[in-house]
Amino acid sequence: MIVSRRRLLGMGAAGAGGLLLGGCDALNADPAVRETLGHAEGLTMRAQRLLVGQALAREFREADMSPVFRANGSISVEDPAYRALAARGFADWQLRVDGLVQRPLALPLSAIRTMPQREQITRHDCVEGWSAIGKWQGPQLSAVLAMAGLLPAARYVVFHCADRMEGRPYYESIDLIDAFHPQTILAWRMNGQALPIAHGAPLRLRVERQLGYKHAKFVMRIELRDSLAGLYGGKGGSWEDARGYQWYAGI
Ligand SMILES: Nc1nc2c(c(=O)[nH]1)N[C@H]1C(S)=C(S)[C@@H](COP(=O)(O)O)O[C@H]1N2
Ligand SMILES: [Mo]
Repeated sequence: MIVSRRRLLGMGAAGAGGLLLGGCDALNADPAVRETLGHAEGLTMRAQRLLVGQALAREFREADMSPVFRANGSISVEDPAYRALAARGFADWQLRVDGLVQRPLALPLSAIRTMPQREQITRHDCVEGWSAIGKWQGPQLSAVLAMAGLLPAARYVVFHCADRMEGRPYYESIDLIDAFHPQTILAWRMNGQALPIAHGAPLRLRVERQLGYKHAKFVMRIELRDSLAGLYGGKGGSWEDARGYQWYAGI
């Protein structure tokens, strides 16, 4: 393992010098390397981050956008409160930010739309074996967290969603490294239009260095926590609890 890690590091460095992102993408795209990074013996999340973790995900051109972007998982929400909000075009919807914060927030969509925006064309990779390239826009999650102000004990960012999975409210979580990654945004626009319900209206997470199931749709509330224990199944997300998927789904 040590030897192959060194070799990986060497490949990463070879991509540097104006082509750093291309180098990392090539590294990520190699199936053998993805396999190694994904689940090789003892290659921990920390080691993966040392290799490629802080890099940006590849960004594409408009011409690369998929003509059809599949909607997956929940494509609608049963909850009557959500349906009432949707019926009014989410005019009364508010994103709550609470838990281990200095200033709990309740942000209407108008506030989210007027914050500084990031737009990114990225590839979404679902574990079920499909990918699609789409354009996403919204404020960086880091900006929303800065508005709320984290308390020192905050370690995890939990996204509480309006839909359910196997009888429980849908949720996902990430750590502060992914939360403050520049491409981690709260997207309210997709492919130049308001986010459709099937894709998670009015707001969904884009956490571009992780697999599709981490990109929580229908986000209603963001909770800062010191631990994931005691929350639903305790594994940090609906897919983790119900299907045993990895909590850290780095790509
Ligand atoms: N709230 C919620 N978020 C979710 C899901 C879901 O079922 N509910 N499915 C996940 C999965 S498995 C994928 S691949 C993506 C699909 O996003 P899309 O519908 O925009 O393609 O959303 C993720 N986020
Ligand atoms: Mo997925």
